[in-house]
Amino acid sequence: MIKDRLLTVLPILVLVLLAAAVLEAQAQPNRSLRIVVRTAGEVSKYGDLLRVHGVIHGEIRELNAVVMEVSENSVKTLMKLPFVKHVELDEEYSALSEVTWNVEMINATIVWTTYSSTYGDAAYGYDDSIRVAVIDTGIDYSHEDLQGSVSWCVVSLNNGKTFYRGTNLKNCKDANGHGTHVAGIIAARLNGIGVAGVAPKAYLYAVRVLSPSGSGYASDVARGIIEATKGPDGVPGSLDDADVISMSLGGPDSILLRDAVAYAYGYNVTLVAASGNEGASYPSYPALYPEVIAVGAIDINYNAPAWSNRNPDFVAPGVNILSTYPNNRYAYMSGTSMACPHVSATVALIQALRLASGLPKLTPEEVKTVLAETVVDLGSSGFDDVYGYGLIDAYEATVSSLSG
Ligand SMILES: [Ca+2]
Ligand SMILES: [Ca+2]
Ligand SMILES: [Ca+2]
Repeated sequence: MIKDRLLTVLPILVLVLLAAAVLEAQAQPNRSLRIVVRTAGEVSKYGDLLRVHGVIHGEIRELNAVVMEVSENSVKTLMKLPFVKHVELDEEYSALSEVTWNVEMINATIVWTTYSSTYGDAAYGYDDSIRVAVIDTGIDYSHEDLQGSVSWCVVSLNNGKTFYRGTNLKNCKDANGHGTHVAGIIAARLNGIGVAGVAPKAYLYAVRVLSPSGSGYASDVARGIIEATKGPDGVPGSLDDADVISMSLGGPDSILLRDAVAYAYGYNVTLVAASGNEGASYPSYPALYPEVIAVGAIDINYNAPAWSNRNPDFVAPGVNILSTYPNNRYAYMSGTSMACPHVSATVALIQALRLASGLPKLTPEEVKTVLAETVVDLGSSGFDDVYGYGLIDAYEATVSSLSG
């Protein structure tokens, strides 16, 4: 849903600014502190002299450093000792992994590590004929973490008055940010910077049908679905067709939209959509169409927020998700819009691995069955109205998809 909560937009480097703080600034009476004492000479000579002031936890001889637990009051005394050069807090650091919690939560990383030795890049969602169409506000294809991920562009805005299909990706630039965030959740590159998508080597089609303000007409969404189904050669049922259509958007029922969905489904395109953020009892459209997989959101603690529409088919992470944002930025966003692409990318992993192992792609119906049979059941046992079948498990789903 386009009304997703944009929490913060920040360069990811800001997160690294967690350095050692000045000791005095932290001072509070009678606390026990974990500190690092640096000595002027070999640290082993001073062990006994230091032990008088607190507990020694360890040392790094090469750096003449001792890690100590001391009372607040001892710090100043320690600092005055003639052989003590420097004292600082032993601050806590957290891992700043390129792979964020949401990608771990659906076990995507286990897919990569399990299958890459046998199937190479297919374990990361790559196959020359596998494409995920992101029907949204466009994609910042020039983003440092989306380099080479977008291979084709469709634009349909204002009831098709603005229309384009082709490889000039500039036409699919994202003036909103939503589409770029969704794209990153699917396919941000595993390149040592920024974040990583669930299928970090997958190829995307950017299908821009929502305006810079994040809204669009049913007719434009319908046209986008049809163009994605046909692919660059303009012919449905050929190798360049989109294999997955990812729709982080929603609205009222529309016969036109439903017919477009049925058209894509008829060519074995798997359709995935956000369940919606209205706190409603049922997903919005297109998620509610039977041909479409409806995805609701959960947070890091496996709880479904009240705004995530009930009765989805599945849930996936959708609260405080860090992903790509235009102009080489990264942003935290929340919404079923963020949950949906986790499933779209999982389908890309399944299909790429099917092809790599010599099996035909699964039909959309088979995809849904495999996903449903391999979920992590949450809430009440079996299908329930909060979590649907449950939390998507990319690893179990690929294992099951490859077993026959
Ligand atoms: Ca990356
Ligand atoms: Ca085609
Ligand atoms: Ca359940």
